[in-house]
Amino acid sequence: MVQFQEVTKQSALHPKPAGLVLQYGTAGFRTNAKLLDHIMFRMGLLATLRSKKTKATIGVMVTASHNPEEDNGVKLVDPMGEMVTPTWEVYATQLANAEQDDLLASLKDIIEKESINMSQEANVFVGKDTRSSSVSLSKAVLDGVSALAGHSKDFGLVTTPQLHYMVCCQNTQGEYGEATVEGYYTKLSQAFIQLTKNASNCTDDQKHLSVDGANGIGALKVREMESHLKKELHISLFNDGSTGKLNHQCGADFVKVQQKPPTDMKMNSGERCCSFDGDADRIVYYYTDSEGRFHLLDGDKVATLISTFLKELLTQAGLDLEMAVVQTAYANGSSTNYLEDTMKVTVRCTKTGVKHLHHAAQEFDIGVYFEANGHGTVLFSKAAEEKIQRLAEDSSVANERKRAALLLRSTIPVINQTVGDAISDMLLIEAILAIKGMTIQQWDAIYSDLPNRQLKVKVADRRVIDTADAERRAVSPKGLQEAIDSLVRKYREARSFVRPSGTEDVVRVYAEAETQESADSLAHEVSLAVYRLAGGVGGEPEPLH
Ligand code: 16G
Ligand code: MG
Repeated sequence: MVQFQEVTKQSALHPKPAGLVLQYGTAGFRTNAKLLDHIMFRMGLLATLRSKKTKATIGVMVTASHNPEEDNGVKLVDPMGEMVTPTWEVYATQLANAEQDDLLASLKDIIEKESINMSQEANVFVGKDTRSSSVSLSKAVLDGVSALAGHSKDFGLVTTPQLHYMVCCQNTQGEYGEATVEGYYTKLSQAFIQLTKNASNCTDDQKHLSVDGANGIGALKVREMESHLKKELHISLFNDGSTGKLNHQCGADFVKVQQKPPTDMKMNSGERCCSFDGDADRIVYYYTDSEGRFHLLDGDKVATLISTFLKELLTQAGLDLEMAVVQTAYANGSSTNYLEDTMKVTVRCTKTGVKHLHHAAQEFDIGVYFEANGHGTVLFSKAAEEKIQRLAEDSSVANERKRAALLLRSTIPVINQTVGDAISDMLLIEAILAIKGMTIQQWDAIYSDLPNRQLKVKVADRRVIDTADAERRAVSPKGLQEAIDSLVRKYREARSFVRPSGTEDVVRVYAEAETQESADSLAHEVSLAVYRLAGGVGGEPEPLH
């Protein structure tokens, strides 16, 4: 077939280094940018097949999120803006690892298994982050699409959630919004302005927010959006990419893991600050107090703020909708206790990775999902949106009930429901704080985080660690979980788990305990157990103090 001749011809321009094996991980392929050209071409091919199969537009995002600038990556976006379905992750790995001469066979195998009608039209949306390697890598994706005669639209520089949004808009024929960057700004900013009309007496000081753009795409996009916000939010932007290096000593991942502020950010004590990550799908907040102490408000605090706000409104509106908060094992124990015991909200725990949380959140009328690292959003079922809409329009409803229904209705369009979105989350958080007349200190005081520590351990093969119970227990290697259990028993209010990373060649260790000292020493002791029982390489982990 002519199409396959074109694939053969084009793939020769994007050759695979022989023997290289890469895995479609937690959030797509991610590694040094120099190793990715063939992967990009092939993901262009795969996205075209996926589009033919689903008869819908598919997205391809070129980014390595919070990874160092030298890395890059790619992830596929399914028709409703969600992560590509797991069976196709397997195809992605298969296609990526086929040696040059086997590429056509691998492609035909997928076509056959999925009974794809090759005469079906295909449409692929492509976006990229600000990494210099993203320019040629996104061209390789476009080559892959055209090799199979698919149509593509190159959105150029966009945040990951913007691309997810475009795909959803396109496939809902505009019902979700207009599939342009401008359409995204208009929808979110108008919704934000509408929602913040409910905040009385908000001073200019309260409308101020310092944003760390991680020297990445989020910074560019916040700049573009600013004028749409009509001074309802005053943003001071730092790490805007003009001088600093992407994700270097800045960004949401740095701030969360290091538990300290980014460099090159001017922070006045008590003022609200937030950090995006390199592709702007994560956000964390923080401030320093009058004694210069740093306070982090991570994804768990964000989930608590949003779910409290929604729950209060649901109660006031008298709406019987089931709301749940979805977390991962990384959620701070205090947040889970607060949500379950004080707020009486259903809490679910899933494996790490947005697709798992998103999926679990879809099971509820309203699913608030956040990873502690700041990735998250809120999903409203169609039925929930309709109920809220009906109540807001019901002329027999008055006063408090009416106000709550209208507020709920105005909240929905601020949220990018396709995936976690730093810009959308920022607007939602800012609106909630303004409406509740709440300071960041008051928000922080809802509950106190248990001190915690995250460490990494290098092992020969991290796949020897197998986990169960949403990654909270290690089922292999033998003896590891028993070792963790006995270490945890030495400390008060302690908890620890280990899991193989889905994005880096390391084993991650998490520990929390009553004091920082205990959390640090528990994390260290568990690291040693991993090193000894799971084939550690390099020197033994050193104690933190
Ligand atoms: C990716 C995931 C994020 C997860 C992280 C875990 C998406 C879009 N992103 O960044 O949700 O928390 O990986 O990384 O799914 P790790 O497996 O290296 O700990
Ligand atoms: Mg990211």
